Amino acid sequence: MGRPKRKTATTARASRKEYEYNEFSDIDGDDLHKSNSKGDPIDKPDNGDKWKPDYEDDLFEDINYEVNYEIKDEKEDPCYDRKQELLRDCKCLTESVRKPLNVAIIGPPGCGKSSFLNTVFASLNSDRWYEYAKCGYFGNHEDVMGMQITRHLRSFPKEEYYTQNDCCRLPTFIDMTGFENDDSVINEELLYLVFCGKVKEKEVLNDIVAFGRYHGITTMRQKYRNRFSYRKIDRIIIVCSSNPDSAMPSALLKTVVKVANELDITFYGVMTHADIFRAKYDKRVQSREKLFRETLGLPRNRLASVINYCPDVDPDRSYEDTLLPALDVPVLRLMRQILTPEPGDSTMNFGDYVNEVIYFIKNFFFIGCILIASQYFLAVDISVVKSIFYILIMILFILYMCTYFIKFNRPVNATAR
Ligand SMILES: Nc1nc2c(ncn2[C@@H]2O[C@H](COP(=O)(O)OP(=O)(O)OP(=O)(O)O)[C@@H](O)[C@H]2O)c(=O)[nH]1
Ligand SMILES: [Mg+2]
Repeated sequence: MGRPKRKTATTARASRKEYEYNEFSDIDGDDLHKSNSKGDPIDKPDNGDKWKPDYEDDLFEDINYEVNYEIKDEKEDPCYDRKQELLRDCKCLTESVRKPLNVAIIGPPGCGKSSFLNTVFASLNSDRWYEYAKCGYFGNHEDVMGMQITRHLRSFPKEEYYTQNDCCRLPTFIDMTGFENDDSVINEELLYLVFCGKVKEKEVLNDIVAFGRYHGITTMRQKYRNRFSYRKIDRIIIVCSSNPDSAMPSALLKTVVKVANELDITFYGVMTHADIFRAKYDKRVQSREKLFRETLGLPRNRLASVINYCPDVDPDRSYEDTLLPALDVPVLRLMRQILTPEPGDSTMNFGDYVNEVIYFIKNFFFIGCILIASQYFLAVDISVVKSIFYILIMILFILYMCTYFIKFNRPVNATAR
């Protein structure tokens, strides 16, 4: 069924354009390129006016600006075929990995982390946009009307965001909200602990920080580093807004880079709000992108400029009915880079095996408790309980061995290209 025609999207776009062209009307497109610096793809090389960005190697491309918010069927979008191609590549890359990657999303409060995650989820699916990660300003734990907001990691395994039924092992994404622009040793240690997987899902990050501040960094290290590793991070996506008026979170960026390098984790950069702040027309946006890239030391194939699905870009929220492949393509190009296997990815480490065993024991413990409880409260004969218990153990063991065999004995040969 066709969606009612939207009236306000054009108005919203018009006002955005007005901002772009009025606010920066002193900037002439050509002037931007004339100040060429060697090798910097933002600037125009000395080979004349025919210069075009290299779309194959440069993720920070300028394709987003042709987004047609009025389309009613994603197949109408000229980027539809490109999206399908990228989606196939991404899925192919994940099909034969031994375990899904853990991808952490970090950035200053309000930069668009949760919106970006929802955009990634929409891109990887083929139906419509959903708000899996809750958007809004929750990050700064003291600034939300003076309330103390509890900070914890929020993870999104494939089962939570992927609606299709196929065997690709898409990553688990971890929304790391509430990290301030802070390069203190305590913040650095917290990042280290999170990236090593020493912090549990529901654990309150404020408590770890409070512990470190009270007892000192040495005791904090002793307490948390000796822990068992729950979920080691394989890739990091550092998100930052393209808004040149917002402060560059340099202290946070440098700390993330330092810890990621120490742990040998590959990191990527994402600049949001590309619908409003366009490097093509605004020198300040260009400088911001350059500063972001230089602070992280990123090559251009690890940096993407994205427009997130959010009410700002389409006030009618038509993306609740259909996807916009023009928004998905830059995100999927980045995802294809991220999902490309690295040498350490496919191996199960000791922590993973221990996790498996714990999961196994937990199941037994749960069933055992139910059976023992039924013996006391329902006065069931003990021998019946015992036999049921043994049968269930056998069934669980067989099921477990089957899943283990299917899950971890596939050949590792995935490369889409
Ligand atoms: N115009 C525009 N707005 C965006 C974009 N991405 C996010 N926003 C808006 O920015 C605001 C904050 O986005 P969130 O995704 O909640 O930011 P966050 O980083 O998760 O925030 P915290 O969890 O509080 O740290 C929301 O109002 C979004 O609608 C974008 O690409 N373009
Ligand atoms: Mg958020």
